[in-house]
Amino acid sequence: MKTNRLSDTLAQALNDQMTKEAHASQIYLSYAAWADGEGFGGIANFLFRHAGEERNHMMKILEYILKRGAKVKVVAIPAPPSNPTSVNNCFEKVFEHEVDNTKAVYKIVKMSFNEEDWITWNFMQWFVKEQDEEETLALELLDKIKICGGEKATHQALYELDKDLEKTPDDATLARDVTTEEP
Ligand code: OFO
Repeated sequence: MKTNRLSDTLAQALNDQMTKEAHASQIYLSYAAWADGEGFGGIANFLFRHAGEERNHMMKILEYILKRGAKVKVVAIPAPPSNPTSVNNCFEKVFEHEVDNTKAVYKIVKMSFNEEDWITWNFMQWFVKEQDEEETLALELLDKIKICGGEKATHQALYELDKDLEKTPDDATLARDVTTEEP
């Protein structure tokens, strides 16, 4: 009796996305190590925490594939890109990466829609919302570095930014989630 509830194409796409999330975790990990090496402990801490979040996303997809009765394929994770050249460059790379990941998530949403696999479509909505948060968070990082002067940011401004990011939560608050009780 066939118990696999995922089509071959969706199972492959989800496996690919699982690897992509693992890759994202490696990217954040490598940028965090870079930031720490440059003396930015607060930025490093923020990025290290985010590396952990991306690994959780990987696990979420892995568990879903198994739950739907399909096969999980754990494959090699591509190496992260080269180290950032500055804090400004680091935040730009983070933003570009998140936009790229949003596109990959949309592809799976579209595939599940076309296949009328509403359970997968529903599962993927969590990732759509997550990408909304992560793009917002990445844009906030870009705003902060822009205010500091971008590539021309002074040591003093970078020092303040580093202190600020030490305390910044990993999740951005989205306007639509704000209530009068919890502004
Ligand atoms: Fe950066 O987010 Fe995972 O999906």
